[in-house]
Amino acid sequence: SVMPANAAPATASAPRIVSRDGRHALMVDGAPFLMLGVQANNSSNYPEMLPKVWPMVERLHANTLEIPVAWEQVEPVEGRFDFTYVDALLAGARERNLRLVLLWFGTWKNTSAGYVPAWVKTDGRRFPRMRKADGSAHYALSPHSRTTLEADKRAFVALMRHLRDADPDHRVIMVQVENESGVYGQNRDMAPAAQALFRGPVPAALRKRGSWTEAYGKLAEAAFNSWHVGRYIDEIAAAGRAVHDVPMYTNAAVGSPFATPGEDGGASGGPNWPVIDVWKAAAPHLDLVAPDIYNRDARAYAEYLRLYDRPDNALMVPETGNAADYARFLWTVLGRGGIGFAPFGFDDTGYVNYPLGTKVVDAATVEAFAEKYALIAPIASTWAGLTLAHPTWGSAKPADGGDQTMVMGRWRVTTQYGLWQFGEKDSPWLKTDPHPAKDQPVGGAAVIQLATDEFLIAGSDVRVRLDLATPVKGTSSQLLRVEEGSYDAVGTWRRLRVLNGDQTDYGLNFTRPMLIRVTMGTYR
Ligand code: N0T
Repeated sequence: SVMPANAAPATASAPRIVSRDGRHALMVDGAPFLMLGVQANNSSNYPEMLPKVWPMVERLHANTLEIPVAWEQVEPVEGRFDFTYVDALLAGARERNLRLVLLWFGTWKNTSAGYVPAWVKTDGRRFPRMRKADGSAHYALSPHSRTTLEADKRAFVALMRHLRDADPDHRVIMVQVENESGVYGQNRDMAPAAQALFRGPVPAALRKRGSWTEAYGKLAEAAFNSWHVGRYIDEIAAAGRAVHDVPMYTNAAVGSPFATPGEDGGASGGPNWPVIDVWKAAAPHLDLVAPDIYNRDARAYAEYLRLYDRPDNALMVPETGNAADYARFLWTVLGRGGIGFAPFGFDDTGYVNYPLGTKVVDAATVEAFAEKYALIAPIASTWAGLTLAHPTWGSAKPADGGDQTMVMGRWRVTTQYGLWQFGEKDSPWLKTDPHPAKDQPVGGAAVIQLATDEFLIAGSDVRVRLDLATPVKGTSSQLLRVEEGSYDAVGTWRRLRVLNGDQTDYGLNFTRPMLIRVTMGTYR
């Protein structure tokens, strides 16, 4: 729309997530929205820091800023609320026509109580910590405390009430309730009351029989803590949505996706991959649970996406490493129909979380993400609408640089990496003059099957090939037409040129981020 960014239409419909045939879209102002996000550093949540935050959002061509709102900052004194920071955020977002995802740092921040107000931190009688087996205090707050839950909920509801009044134009499109909840060091609260609960039966909502141990085996303690943390966060989310209903989710500190469930190393009780089912039952007021992915292995990355992309759980990656090699995973997330993606820790405050992300926020690192966002940002809504309606697939260069394939209808789509644009994989000159990107962790593609024989492909540093999935003797596949282009504001395809000759003779080569539309056919 051409409405000035700061005019708040009273009619703006609330953001929500829609699901169709196992696919999902985030709707903003009534239209599909693809979140090309960036998350600010943990302590950038003060008005004085925002001038060091906004420029990076714009350099990245992101359309959404994820940024914390801390319980300690909005309720420094019990019962007295201060939302001046939230107002500064809303004003800045409006001015730049950006959206916000607010991260509620309350009872759990990376499982710890770091962001609760001092009056909570210091009152262990009202706000009990978990107990260790020997009865001493563990660092994390207990999810079994009604008093702590009520206090966190009251502050969260005050935030949502403030948004209801201060955000009629829905700058805030989602709210993350808590951050990487659960506990490290032990799997659950060992206090006597919690012990009694653990010995009791599994709640009927989990559709299992017997005790936690009988129902979940090795995963019993993590499942138990997940249920109680999940119910706790669900109650906070439900109360918040009752005053201002926007999509809500919570994020997971995930363990290894290939390890034995319960021995994978993720935070116990958070929405880690082995307990997604427990969380779905415990927290119906959350639209989704989401993985924070700090694993640069393409195979592991794809596995996380597979685990969290479910008919009952829209895929979103609210945090991923901001090192350049993570940028290619945007293609995998888009190719899984993800509703959002955000590298963590991009701003100009000078902090870097290496080795999780980049060592230095330099121009090349920013560009690795920015060049891809710049391609997709203008068509983000169209893209999100298409992935809601059509089959998709994504690929990112694996560690061994090998081919990846997916069958889509009667076509097999193949991605290849580290090749010159001229010639095949076995071309002799590759031996003496390998492509400079051959051993670089760059490259990927996202594919949407628009119709039986028609594909929309976005990608970079990749070659894409399309062949008949099941070869028929005497029948060969051929490109009927390849168009480079983009969609305009109303979703009409605008061709820049037709690619042919050298540009298509050796597959479809994406040297820079590019969008193409391919029509396939056969001859005999
Ligand atoms: C993340 C971020 C921030 C491979 C770390 C990641 C953010 C939180 N935690 O910079 O603190 O607020 O959600 C935890 C990663 C665990 C280690 C993975 C090893």
